[in-house]
Amino acid sequence: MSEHQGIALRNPVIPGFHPDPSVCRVGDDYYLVCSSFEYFPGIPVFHSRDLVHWTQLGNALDRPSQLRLPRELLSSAGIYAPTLRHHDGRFWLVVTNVAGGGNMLFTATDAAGPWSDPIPLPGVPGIDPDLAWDEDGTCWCTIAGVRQARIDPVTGETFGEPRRIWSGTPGAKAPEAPHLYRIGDHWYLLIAEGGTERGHGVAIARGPSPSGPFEPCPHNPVVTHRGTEHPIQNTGHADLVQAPDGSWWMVLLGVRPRGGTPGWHVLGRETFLVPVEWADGWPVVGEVPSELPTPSWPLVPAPVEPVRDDFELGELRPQWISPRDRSPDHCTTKDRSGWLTLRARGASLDEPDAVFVGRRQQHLTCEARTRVDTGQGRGGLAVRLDEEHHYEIEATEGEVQVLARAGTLRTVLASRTVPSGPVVLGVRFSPAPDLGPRTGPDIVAFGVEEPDGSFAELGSLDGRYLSTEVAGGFTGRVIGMYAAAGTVHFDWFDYTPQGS
Ligand code: 6LW
Repeated sequence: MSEHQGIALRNPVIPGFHPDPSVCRVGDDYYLVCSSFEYFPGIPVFHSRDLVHWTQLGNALDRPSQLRLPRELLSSAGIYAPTLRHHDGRFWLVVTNVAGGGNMLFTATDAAGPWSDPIPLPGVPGIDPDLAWDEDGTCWCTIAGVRQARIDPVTGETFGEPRRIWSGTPGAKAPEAPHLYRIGDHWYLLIAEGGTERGHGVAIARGPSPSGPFEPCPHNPVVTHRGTEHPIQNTGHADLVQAPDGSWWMVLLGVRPRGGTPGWHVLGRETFLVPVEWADGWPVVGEVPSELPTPSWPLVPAPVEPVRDDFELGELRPQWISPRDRSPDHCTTKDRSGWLTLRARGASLDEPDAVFVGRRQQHLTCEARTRVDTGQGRGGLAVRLDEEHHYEIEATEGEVQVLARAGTLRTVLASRTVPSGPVVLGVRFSPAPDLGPRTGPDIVAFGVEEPDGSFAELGSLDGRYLSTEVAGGFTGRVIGMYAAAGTVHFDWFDYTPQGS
């Protein structure tokens, strides 16, 4: 394992469901955003000083006037593929809300926010919008397809109809995720193609102007793991950034399938980093490494995230997300000081407006626990992929049950009486036993904490039914707290990584 100053440099640099990364640099600071789909708040914003260690600053879309996600919205719809750029002293974010609004721009003087209300871009229909400014300050918006229009980013006005500027590699499907760069004497157009599954790849072309004509790189795709046994798969949807020392780097999404055939990924599409060399005016990238090369600059490790969130802050930390919306009516830390209070609104986890507050699972081996006081209500600890794929341990006064839903299949796996009053619920993720080709990605075990602090397992499930290969979609597992009936109070939540 490559180390630098005693620090292991490993991919993914942002584990857990953080797909479609877009990065920019301002001086010695890097900023990165990702898609967030049906979750509110939306678009996590990260900061780094070394491209390897990232800290979440907040979420760009953190108020209803910026992000409306209707309750009939399907999971994995909503906020797709943002692009983050810095120009003329301001940050610019362009993104698609496929649940309504289409493409829209946001701007801020500080990446940590506050970000503006949306500036609609009605004249640029499509997904994966990109922003680039040419030498005379003209702003070009490029979208999947690959099509492009000139826009005014302040007003959202579009000049003329978007026109196709490249179609990607002949025969390759879905030319998307375009990003345009002026590098040296050329304009470069970077795209993803092949679709975001195992056939994903990155291609590039260059031309004399922001709108081409574009000549494809002779060795496209410049990045792909398709057709390999590499432990990182689905590599694609990339963005380029140049470091202060002149070196070039690429962030992109990838997945880490586990288990037998076909391999199941449970953490969603994660953010990876890979160095980029140049030869004859073309990028040379190669495979995305599990272990990162040592960069030439000092590493600046991110602050270690505390295991426990005891909800003493008042405001919920930015890692906490909820499907579609989160209002003080049903989610507050003001009712009982140092507790998170969730008020059910008549919806179970099977429904879009479930009252659920969770954080991305970021480690294949880890454990989560929460201390819950249900009173006369009903709620607990859940692992959610979407409304049709979730496992949970649910408490009511004096009883806990382990429940599971996978598609149309539902089961009550176990139940047990517990003393009345608050109870500590837990979930553990551990490698699955080796069954050869039939091996699953992990085992998901639920239990309660005994008075002596030990974990009394009540039931365990095969983790493959909470994988994207089974459930589909664009997100990844989110572990959190929920209220299915009445008012449920949570004293603290522990997330303990136990492996990569
Ligand atoms: C994203 C697009 C894609 O907008 O999936 O499969 C969408 N390709 O690039 C969501 O990640």
